[in-house]
Amino acid sequence: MRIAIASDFHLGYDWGGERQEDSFEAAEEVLKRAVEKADALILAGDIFDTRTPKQEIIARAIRIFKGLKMRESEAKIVEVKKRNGKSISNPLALKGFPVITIYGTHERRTRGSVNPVELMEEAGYLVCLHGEVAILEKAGERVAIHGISGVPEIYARDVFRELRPRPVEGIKNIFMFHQSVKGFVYMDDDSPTLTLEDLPKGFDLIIDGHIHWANETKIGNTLFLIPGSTVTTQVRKTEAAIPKYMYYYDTLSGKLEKEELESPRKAFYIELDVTGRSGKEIKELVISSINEKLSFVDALEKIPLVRVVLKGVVNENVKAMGLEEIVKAFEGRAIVNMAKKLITKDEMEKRERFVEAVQSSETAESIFARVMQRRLRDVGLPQAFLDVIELLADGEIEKAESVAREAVRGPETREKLKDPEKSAAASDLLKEPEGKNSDSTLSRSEVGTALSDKTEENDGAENKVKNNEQKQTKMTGKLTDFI
Ligand SMILES: [Mn+2]
Repeated sequence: MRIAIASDFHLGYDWGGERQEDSFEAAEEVLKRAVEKADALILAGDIFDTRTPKQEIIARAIRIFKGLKMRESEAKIVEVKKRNGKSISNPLALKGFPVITIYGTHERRTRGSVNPVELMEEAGYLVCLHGEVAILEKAGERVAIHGISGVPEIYARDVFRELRPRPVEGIKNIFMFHQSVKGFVYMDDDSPTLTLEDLPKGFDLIIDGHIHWANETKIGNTLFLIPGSTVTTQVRKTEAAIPKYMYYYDTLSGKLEKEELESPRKAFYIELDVTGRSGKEIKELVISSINEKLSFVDALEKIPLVRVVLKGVVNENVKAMGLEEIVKAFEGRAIVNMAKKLITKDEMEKRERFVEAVQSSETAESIFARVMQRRLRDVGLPQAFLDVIELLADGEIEKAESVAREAVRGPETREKLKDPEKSAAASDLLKEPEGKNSDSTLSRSEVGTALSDKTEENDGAENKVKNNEQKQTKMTGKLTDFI
């Protein structure tokens, strides 16, 4: 049996923007190639870009997947083992060209809500697995496809232990999931709980969605495949350097084959150190660097994505200069995205002093003590506070307690705590530093979803529901919500 594999279509990505068609075109290319060259298709999550896509986007998805229902395949889904007494509600999902999927982190919704991949299963276009197994059969050969859908990273390890996928004996077994794994992290702020050792044993092929650049490796006898996304969502260094692929797995030979997709636009990542340069010099350098990349693009191709990151130490004016004119100048030839990671000499020196302090022999406690001492002086609280901290740092808990008690009883403190201004200043010490609001606890993908949700034309009630849902998702619930 030959199984086509792809991941992260992100249907609806940049809806209303310049790249609105990209996700659909790539998905169409994958589906067309799959029916021509394979017996079944596996999609490892993030089929849609958001958890509540616009109906226009769902309609487009239906139009693309509908074609597969009208195609026959020698392979059939002969069994789907669902959990909790559930079964496939629409028998149409088992007909036509087999499509077996999981949902990803972009689609996951709170318990009891229907996510867009589950909706597609209800409509009969595909089978969606979460801790479940589908059996494919072609000419007497059976292959088991296991899947665990996307869950919050903090629960991934526990969910894997709880759902524990076990290979079906005597046949080929494929397992797919949608998480970061240590060593394979998607966002810089992803902290995966999964390691390669946590992946279930005894599988012939393990497929992980979520990571947007392709990678193949082996863990013992198991092939570990990250198919990557079919659309470029963030032009990062790694993502820009690796083409967009789909894969084919031959279950009899155990061989994996990759094929570069034609429809995705090229993406370039340019990093320039502009230390000491003037604004004019920088603009010239950026323009010539972009032009150089454009020389690799054929006139018939889609206009490419170019991300330019400027780094280095510059003066105040250069740091503040606008770069919109460069973006404009390339309109129609490149979609340019500029990012400035510039600092001034002054900021550089401050940073160096900080790094020095951190790297010096000074311990964390003494840095903390020094900073506290300065703040305590400003606030006017007694030295005893500092003594308590030092004692605690030394593990002298009882002594610290007695000094603290003495200080609270002492006339000086009592006076100060009575003074509302002073006690307000004291409570300032407990406040979070400025600029850190509750939003910063959102992961970047959640921020992305929040932003894209804002553009939807919803009535107030629906928004309220959505806000609640986001709040719940943000709090990530408890383990049992995800199994
Ligand atoms: Mn994704």
